[in-house]
Amino acid sequence: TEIVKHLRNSMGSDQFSIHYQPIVNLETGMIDKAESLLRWTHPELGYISPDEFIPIAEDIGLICELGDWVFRQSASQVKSWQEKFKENFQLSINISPKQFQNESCDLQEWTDFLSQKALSNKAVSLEITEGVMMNEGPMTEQRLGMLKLAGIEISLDDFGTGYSSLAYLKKLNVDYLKIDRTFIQNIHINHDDQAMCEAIVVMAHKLNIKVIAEGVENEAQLNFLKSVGCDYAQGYWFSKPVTSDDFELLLSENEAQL
Ligand code: G
Ligand code: G
Ligand code: MN
Ligand code: NA
Repeated sequence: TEIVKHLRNSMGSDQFSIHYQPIVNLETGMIDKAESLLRWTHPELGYISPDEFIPIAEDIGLICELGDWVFRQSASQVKSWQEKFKENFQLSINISPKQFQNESCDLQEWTDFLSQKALSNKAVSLEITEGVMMNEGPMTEQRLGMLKLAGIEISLDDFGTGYSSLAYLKKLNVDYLKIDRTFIQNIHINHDDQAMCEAIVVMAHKLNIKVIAEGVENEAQLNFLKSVGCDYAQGYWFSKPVTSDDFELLLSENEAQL
């Protein structure tokens, strides 16, 4: 298709950028983290969603290159924000299951890059989906082990939407669990969603896992999440994903509130 051709030709160009969405600590109200979200704007095709081009990049063998770029860009960015704002600031990076499982994608380069930059432990968290857990095998375990050893944290993204096995949570030593926004949508009005969310928080905490609620869009949702002890929240209520410059403004304002 059109996109396939353009994607190949656009690799390495400035058509790609990363937007950042704040992740707020519900105890302190501080922006402790952000999620890196890849953006592609093509001069002819216009804006194309990662939902559309990531699967294509996976199919045509470009996902390693794209994923490497997002990682390096994010690691450089987090370094700068740690120096300028807070030393524990963390960026959360989405990693495609295909990239995770493809042995020719070299994840060792990532940990090398972190040490080159003298980045502290936990500067980066990788968001993996249940798809990665599903294909559990020596590769998955070995790679997760290697990343954890390098001080990289692991977030289980879109929790609740896939074929989650609770056993993986403990076995694969996940640090954060991100409750999918479909469970958050009606949390201020729907008792079943409330019960599920509260149970997830209790379970996660017993396993020493922190919980991030995604897709928080109003104050009622936020208040419920606070009431059940959810650790972090992310969503349009705080901010949509924004450019690096705009994100710095958010960090400055957030700091000034103290
Ligand atoms: O930001 P937005 O809602 O458009 O993202 C749509 C989807 O694309 C989300 O599922 C998100 O996880 C995914 N996505 C965004 N950026 C990246 C990226 O850098 N790598 C991968 N693998 N997925 C991404
Ligand atoms: O699959 P993943 O969780 O990585 O997807 C992140 C996507 O969710 C991003 O594309 C982002 O734009 C989108 N998103 C972030 N906050 C909200 C929100 O409050 N509401 C909705 N509908 N989407 C959101
Ligand atoms: Mn994500
Ligand atoms: Na999600």
